[in-house]
Amino acid sequence: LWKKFAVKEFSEKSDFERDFVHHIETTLARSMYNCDDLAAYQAASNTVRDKLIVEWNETQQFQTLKDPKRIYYLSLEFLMGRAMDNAMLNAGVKDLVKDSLSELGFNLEDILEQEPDAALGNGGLGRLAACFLDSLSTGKYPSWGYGLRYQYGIFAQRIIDGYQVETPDYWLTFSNPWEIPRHEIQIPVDFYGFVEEEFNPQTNETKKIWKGGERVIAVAYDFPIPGYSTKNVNNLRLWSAKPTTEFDFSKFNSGDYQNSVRLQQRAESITAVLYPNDNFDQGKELRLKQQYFWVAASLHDIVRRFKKTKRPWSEFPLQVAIQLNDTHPTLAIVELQRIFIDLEGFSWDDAWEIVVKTFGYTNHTVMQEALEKWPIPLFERLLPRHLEIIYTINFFFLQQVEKKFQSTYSQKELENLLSSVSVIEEYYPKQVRMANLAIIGSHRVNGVAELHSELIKTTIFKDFVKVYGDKKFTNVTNGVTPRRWLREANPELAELIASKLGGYEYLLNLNLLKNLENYLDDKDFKHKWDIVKLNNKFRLTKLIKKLTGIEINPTEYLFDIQVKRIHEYKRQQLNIFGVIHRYLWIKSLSPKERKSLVQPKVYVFGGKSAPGYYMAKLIIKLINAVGELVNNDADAEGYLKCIFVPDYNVSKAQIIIPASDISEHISTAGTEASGTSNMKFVLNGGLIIGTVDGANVEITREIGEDNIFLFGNLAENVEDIRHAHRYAPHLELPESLKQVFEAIESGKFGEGDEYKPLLDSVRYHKDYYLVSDDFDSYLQAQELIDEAYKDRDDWIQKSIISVANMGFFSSDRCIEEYAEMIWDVEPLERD
Ligand code: 26Q
Repeated sequence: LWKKFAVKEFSEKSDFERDFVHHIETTLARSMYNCDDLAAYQAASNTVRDKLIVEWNETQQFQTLKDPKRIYYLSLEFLMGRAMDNAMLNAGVKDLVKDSLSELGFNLEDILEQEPDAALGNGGLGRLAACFLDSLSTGKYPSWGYGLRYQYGIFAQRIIDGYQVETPDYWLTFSNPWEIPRHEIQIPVDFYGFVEEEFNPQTNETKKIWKGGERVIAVAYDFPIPGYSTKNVNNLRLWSAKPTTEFDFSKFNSGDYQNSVRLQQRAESITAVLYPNDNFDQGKELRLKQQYFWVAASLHDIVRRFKKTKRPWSEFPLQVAIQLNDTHPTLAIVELQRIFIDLEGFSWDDAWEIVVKTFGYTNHTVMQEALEKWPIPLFERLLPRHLEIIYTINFFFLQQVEKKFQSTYSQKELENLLSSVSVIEEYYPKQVRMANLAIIGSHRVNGVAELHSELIKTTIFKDFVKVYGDKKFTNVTNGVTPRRWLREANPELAELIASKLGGYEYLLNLNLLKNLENYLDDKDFKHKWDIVKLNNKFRLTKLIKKLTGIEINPTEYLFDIQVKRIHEYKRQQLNIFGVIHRYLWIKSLSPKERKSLVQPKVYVFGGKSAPGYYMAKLIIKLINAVGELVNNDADAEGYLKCIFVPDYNVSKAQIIIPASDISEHISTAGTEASGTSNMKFVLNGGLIIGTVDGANVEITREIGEDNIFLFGNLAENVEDIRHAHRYAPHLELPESLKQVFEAIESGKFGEGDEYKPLLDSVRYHKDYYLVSDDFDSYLQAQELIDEAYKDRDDWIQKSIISVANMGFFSSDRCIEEYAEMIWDVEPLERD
């Protein structure tokens, strides 16, 4: 009987309009007579969501029936951005929705602006996870994302007097149509407590039982993840913490009602807020609590799903692949081992074999300050049983290492090796090294770009290569989804490309872009290519006007853009020193000279600093101070603008990236693991100024070295240069940089003293990031850019050739490589 009433998805305008009005009048309890853009967004998104849910349900039922091997992607960050445009494009209904809304008197673009970003991530690592979900669904891989449903995403950034001010990002003010609360899925998670030993006289064995001291409930919220041009809709499950309804009667009876309520309130704090540090480990107890809460709930869910199939445990790694997005979920390794030995009664060895086959670990950094370590005393209090298991894992591992090397290594060499690979750092306080644990507990460890994957093998993890050989270590170069980062962000370019390639098939097979090289002599095509870029610059200047009040006529300027988290290693300071140098040069010229010599340029900066990162905040202040001076100086008018776009996020990136002529990816060589915005910029027809770092290396290989502006010292020389700095009393700066420092200290940008720490870090504190060493090389590269931009026809040629060769950087390719080399999974086509 019920099949007669099955929900009907909209497929025509009249269906959409009917559902839209239905949502206005029932879901929102409003009337079409007073329906603003926000209400229209809510009704429209609910209508699109309904369609998505139907397919999501069918996909999940189908996967349950077929029971294929599934991929579980564990990430503490999913930087999703907005969902609506993506959902419509993927389902192929954007035009229909646009026309329907227009008939109802609404403008789609305005309505899309109503959606808040889902900003549950910091930067590259979180956005990578989001691109992966898109590619997993598009590639029809049975897969789940697991993360936390933070009530506050990454803070919103405001700029006040040039300084960054953080304000909370409460993104759930209005009900969120893109999530489905699963109040029936409640998983208890324990913390603290103690370990008991139970003796079993029958088997003569003692068993360890963890008696937790504090219980929190994990509630599931499901986010449907559509794929492009497929009915396959996967699931992102985010956990939210809530108190148990159980009550601590001892406290209650002793009359301590206030305290027992406080304990319950504590529960919710676990998923209250995303830690806003990017590439930096602060070692806070609440962060470790977040990690265990998330890992325990996710594993419980995964194991429960496996148990329902009634398969023997030996098949677990044939059915389950778990990928660890950095070391943040490393506790999953320990938790699965605990489930197997404490709860399911496996032997240690049987359990461990399954565990190692199940996990893969992705490393995203070689920088020491980002490597996670947890003090033993804290760990022992919070997770006493897990610490015991870690000790045992470490014991067996070190034993194996000792056995392997005792005949060939001296005592001293052996000791050094053991202390370097040990999970425990024997220092004060002793600490658990999460990366070591992740390597030991996984069957594959991968870096995120070729250079980075080589670096981890030769630097931070070199001793593990001695132990395991290098087969365990692989590379999977990052990628980005062309659906969001080309079609959604740059519809005009996407359409122009489609007009030459015979439709949008290239969004599913990005290598097809190669065929654009057939049009390098097509004048009309090249002209259109140029116009698209100009239109995108107009779109950006409108945004800049709205956010800063500054007006720019884009026709005159080359757009030079650096948007990413603010970090010393990413070297926004090098960029802004370069801007100052250019300003001083312009000031030194006569009006006539300016006209003939200066290529007009807009420098656009954007990005957030971690709230406690003093140096990064100072860099933001300097950028804004330079803008203040330069943008109001009549001598520079028409030649130089310097803009800081506040609150850089995914939806702003979608406007900013398509507008660039040049983007800056100028990290100290060897520090940026991959970078992914470099890929997005080139895919949108921008060229790069960059160091030989991260994925810049492979981008150069693919597009050709004539089409990229590389500069600076190479990674292989960085250590030697640092060594030399360390023994220099103070550094001899290049003349160019001296001038810049003098200008800053003279008070041109406000109080000259204010920037002293920034200048001193170069002059007196050993210039760890090699700003002085790379400065002149950077300026030369900028000169080459000015020169190259004059030949506009050749510039467009470079741009087209670059886009034509970016196929490799699709996250679809990347996911295929993971599937084959790490997960051993196949796509599952719904019939
Ligand atoms: C660790 C401990 C405690 C609190 C926070 C953290 C933490 C949080 C975020 C550590 C690192 C991150 C983020 C790292 C990150 O975004 N890495 C970037 O990953 C990208 C995707 O692979 C690369 O392209 C970038 O090069 C890399 O910097």
